[in-house]
Amino acid sequence: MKTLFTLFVFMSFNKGFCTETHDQVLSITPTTQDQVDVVRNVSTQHETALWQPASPEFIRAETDVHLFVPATSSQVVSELLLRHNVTHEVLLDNANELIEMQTKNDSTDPRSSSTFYERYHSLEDIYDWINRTTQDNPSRVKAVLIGSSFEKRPLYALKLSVNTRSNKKAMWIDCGIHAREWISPAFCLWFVQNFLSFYGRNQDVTNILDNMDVYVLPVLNPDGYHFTWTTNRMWRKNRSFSRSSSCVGVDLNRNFDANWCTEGASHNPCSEIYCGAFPESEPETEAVANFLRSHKNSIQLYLSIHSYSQMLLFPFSCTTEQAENHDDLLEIAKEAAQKIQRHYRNHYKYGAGAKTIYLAPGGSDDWAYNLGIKYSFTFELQDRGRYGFLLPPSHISKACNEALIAVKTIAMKVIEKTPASSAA
Ligand code: 0X9
Ligand code: ZN
Repeated sequence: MKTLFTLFVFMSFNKGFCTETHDQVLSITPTTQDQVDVVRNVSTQHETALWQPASPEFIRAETDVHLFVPATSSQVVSELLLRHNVTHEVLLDNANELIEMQTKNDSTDPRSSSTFYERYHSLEDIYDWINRTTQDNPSRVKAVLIGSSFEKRPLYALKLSVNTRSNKKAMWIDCGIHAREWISPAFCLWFVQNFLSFYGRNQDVTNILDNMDVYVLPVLNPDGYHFTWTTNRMWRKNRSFSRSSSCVGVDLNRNFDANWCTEGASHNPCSEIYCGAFPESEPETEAVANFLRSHKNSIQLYLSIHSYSQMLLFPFSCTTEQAENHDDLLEIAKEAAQKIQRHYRNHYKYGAGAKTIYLAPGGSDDWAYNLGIKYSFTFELQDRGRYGFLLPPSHISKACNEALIAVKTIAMKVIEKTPASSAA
């Protein structure tokens, strides 16, 4: 099926030259404060999408900026950068082709096909997958309706449970808080498929499921995700709006009640890191928070899956203070990163969020931690910027397998460290 994202070759005629331009991603390195201001202006005044960092406030001298520049802005952006001598290079010259590649063959193969999990899927297909997964595994998987989105789409979490021991521990994984991070929902699907097929065959999977119920929310932000498939591939936030602004969307990872909207988030509805009108103002945030509140006695491990930059982060991101069990979290993250390094030869940074990337209050991991879930992590999956959000489908299996080994390592550690549940 021909997707909405067709290759778009833009012929611009300027000063007598004919320039062929595609959508591009630039890597830009400002070296002075003046250049930082130029890059900030370029990203706010022209039609572009900032990939890294998430918002212009975080642009710093000597730190690489990844900027998506649609064909229509390419000429003016490169002229501005050249005029101010800002070092930049083309990271991706074929963004349109990569988008095309990511959306191809979405629903052609049946779910049973082995390549199903090696492709990205539209929201409709993911709902269909949820249905079929519960139907095919009635004794092990239930869909739990935890709420609905701003546009009234259902939020289904899958509960994987192989026994009904009393006082059973549980873990939670959510994917797709940020709409454009497509590898994240792909991971949730991969995870569920892997755990269902390897229970009884793989020691760690068996041990984890024998000891824990696993809740998986494949798409926390369905409205945003749908929007990235239909209208704007670079969308990050949800799709809520109010009469007070013409800008749409709240950054759901700034909307939780953890030092809400302090430094690192914005009150401006047009910002990519808009924190919303008040904590849990968004139905998606409220649904997750309500579910975690009502299951806080059983849930011992919280995981939130994002991309990109290859990091295993833990609290806090909302303050530079150290978490009370910092050393424990550091040791666990280190072990998970080492496993990835050893098995997949891929490097993941690890550490407390505020110290490892930036101050970012209102995040789900910090909120879950403050609720009492003392093992709380955010993963930033592949890659480190080569393809960014446009990671080709051929990379899904490696990206998911390395994240899976990290999840298994962490879950095993948590089972080992938390008090044994009383046997049924
Ligand atoms: O800024 C974020 O929300 C995450 N990075 S992303 O590039 N995927 O947007 C990092 C989240 C770290 N945790 C918290 N900020 N609580
Ligand atoms: Zn994210």
